[in-house]
Amino acid sequence: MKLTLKEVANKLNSAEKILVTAHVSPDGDALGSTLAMCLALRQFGKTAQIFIDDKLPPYLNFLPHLDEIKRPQEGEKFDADLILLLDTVIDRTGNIRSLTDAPILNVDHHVTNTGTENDLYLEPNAAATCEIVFDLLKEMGATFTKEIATCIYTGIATDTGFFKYQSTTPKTLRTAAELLECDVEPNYISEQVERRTLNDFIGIKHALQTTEMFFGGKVAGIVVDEQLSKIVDTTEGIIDLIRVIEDVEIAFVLTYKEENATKLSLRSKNVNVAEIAKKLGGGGHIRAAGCTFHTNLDEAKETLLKTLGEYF
Ligand SMILES: [Mn+2]
Repeated sequence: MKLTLKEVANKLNSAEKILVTAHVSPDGDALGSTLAMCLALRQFGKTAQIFIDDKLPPYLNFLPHLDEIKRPQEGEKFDADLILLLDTVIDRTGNIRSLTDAPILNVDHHVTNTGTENDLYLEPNAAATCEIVFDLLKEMGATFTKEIATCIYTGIATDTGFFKYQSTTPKTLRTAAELLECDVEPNYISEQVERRTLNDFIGIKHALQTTEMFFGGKVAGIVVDEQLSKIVDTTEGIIDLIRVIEDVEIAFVLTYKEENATKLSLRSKNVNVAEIAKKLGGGGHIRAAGCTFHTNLDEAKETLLKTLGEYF
């Protein structure tokens, strides 16, 4: 059922033990939104615990209270009366569902989220789930501490490429401005997010050398194979380095995850890549989307190029 923001606030107010979660391969918006909500719920005397079923990327380890995030263990249960699911659908959370049978309250900004099987607040015009979290916490009357504001700002800044993408609206910038009034330090956050270890930098250098052009230069792609994926902690941001190539309409990065799991990231200048990702079993936004292929890298690349061939 689709909810209003006020109804979301009411559901949270009447819950006592809340499990907060977001998608695997967590990014700034996933971690920023879960941390901000968890900290705010505790202000209201709630028991709130974040579970994310994945490793956390080192470039976000400056976020406050990150060390309190748990990863579900085999057979583990968590006593909750509500799951607050942020920035994704339940299918993209790994084994979170096995922790509890509690009902799901879903807050998201992904246009591809059609989840009607649970309570959903969806605002596809929001640049980030953190932008919605900001409104929700205002609705709930939470106190915007520097920690909460830092988490929210990080989610908005990372999901908009630091206010560069088309998803950036006047409201996005007004929200960011209000967060700066809560003592957020934008220079500190951008330095932390963009910081790379020398290892990652060298990995990115090697990955860039795999750049291939397709469809007469309209598509640029990078492949991060098993060997390369083992050297680097993150290839976050690498896709933006090839997206800027003149005449490139779509940029992609294929990353080795496991023997039969290959992650695809897509970025575009105009083409609706959410639609392409959806065809491939994933989802996302019009200009930033992705999916996971349950095949090896070569097969994933073949399937992707075949699908892209329908557009070029
Ligand atoms: Mn997001």
